Amino acid sequence: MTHNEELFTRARKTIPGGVNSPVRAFRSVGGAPRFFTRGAGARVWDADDKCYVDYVGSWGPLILGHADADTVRAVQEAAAKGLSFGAPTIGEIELAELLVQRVPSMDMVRLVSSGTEATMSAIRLARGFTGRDAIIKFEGCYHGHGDSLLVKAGSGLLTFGNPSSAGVPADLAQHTLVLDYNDAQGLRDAFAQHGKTIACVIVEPVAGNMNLIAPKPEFLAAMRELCTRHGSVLIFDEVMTGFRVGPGSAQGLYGITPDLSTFGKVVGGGMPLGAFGGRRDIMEQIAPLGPVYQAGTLSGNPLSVAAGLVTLKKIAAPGFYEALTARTKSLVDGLAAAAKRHGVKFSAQSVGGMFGVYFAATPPTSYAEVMACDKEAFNRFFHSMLDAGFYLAPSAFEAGFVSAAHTDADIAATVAAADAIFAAG
Ligand code: HOZ
Repeated sequence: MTHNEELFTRARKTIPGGVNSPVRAFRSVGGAPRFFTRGAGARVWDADDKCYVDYVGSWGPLILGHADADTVRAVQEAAAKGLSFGAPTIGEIELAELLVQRVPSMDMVRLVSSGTEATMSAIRLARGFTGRDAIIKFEGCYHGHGDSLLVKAGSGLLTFGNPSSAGVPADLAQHTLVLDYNDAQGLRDAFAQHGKTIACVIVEPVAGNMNLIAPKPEFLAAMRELCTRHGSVLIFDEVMTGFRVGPGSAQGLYGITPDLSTFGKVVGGGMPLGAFGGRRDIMEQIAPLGPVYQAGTLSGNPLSVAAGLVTLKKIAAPGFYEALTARTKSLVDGLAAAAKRHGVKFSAQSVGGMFGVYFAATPPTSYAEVMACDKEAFNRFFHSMLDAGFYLAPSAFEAGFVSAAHTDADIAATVAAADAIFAAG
């Protein structure tokens, strides 16, 4: 038994499934998860001291790579001054100022501790602001595990949803309408039928939780226009795409101005931090200014704020995103070319520093298409890459991440390993 297997056996005795977040359990790909003991730059080491080039990066936050020296130093310095105060600090103002400066759609922002908290709070705020209950989300988009968001499509076209998790009241799920991603006409039909009742539309502007699905420009544009026309709040969930796909996040990349945005991952530089913000008239509805309640003991935690501040400053360096985007693109282009050489049905694409690989001839554009990809082929590829020392997300339905710490040599080694795997069939 490997140390990873021993640890997995031990963990399962006291932690449900042995993990603190389901996808980590390797259920989708099979085998024992790797328990990591340390990380540095683009690399992680597991309990058997095997080293991997990491393309998960803690599911997105580690845009500077593991244990970035400046980030670690900032967190250490903050820790020495106090771990938490439950009271305002100067760092929070600095981070809020930086965020509203970098994201022009945000006049005001509130810090929380996770992406789930950010989306949950943004939904409540949209409901409080509009006085409406219904929300629209898209199949395959994941917005954390808030009750209103763990909902699958209803039985009929344009009927409200059913819970996708036990424990979510059906009474609540019936306020969520689940539509197809990238289907602008479906959205128009929904607004035609239910427009007056819709508090908000929430979307991952680049979907990253059903593998990576790029948005069709007309889809995001239709969403903006319909929300404006019907007085609904447009929420861009940029927990994954925020400061990951470009300096202005996805809203900057696609030129769409949402009413509210949610952030997590990169904004916390690897520490637990989320944020939601947007139009002043909406944000002023939050307590203590307004009637929408939201709070948190560790909100704006000084260690998380310190990590976020350093990260946001470092990624503003000239050329940062050009280099990250080019490196990520060279990875996906290299993988696609290797697959083509060996006649493997495979495609790949990237947006900024995130990417998707698909065992399908062309990149999918919807949840149904992503579900039709060859999952077994992905699982075999995943394990072969893992054996070769490359850690991809342990599921065919997750996006991958490249950091500034990945070098051209890392990318070339990854492509060479994939080439050998494709060649072996
Ligand atoms: N939300 C992530 C999947 N898209 C999983 C996060 C985790 O397991 O850490």
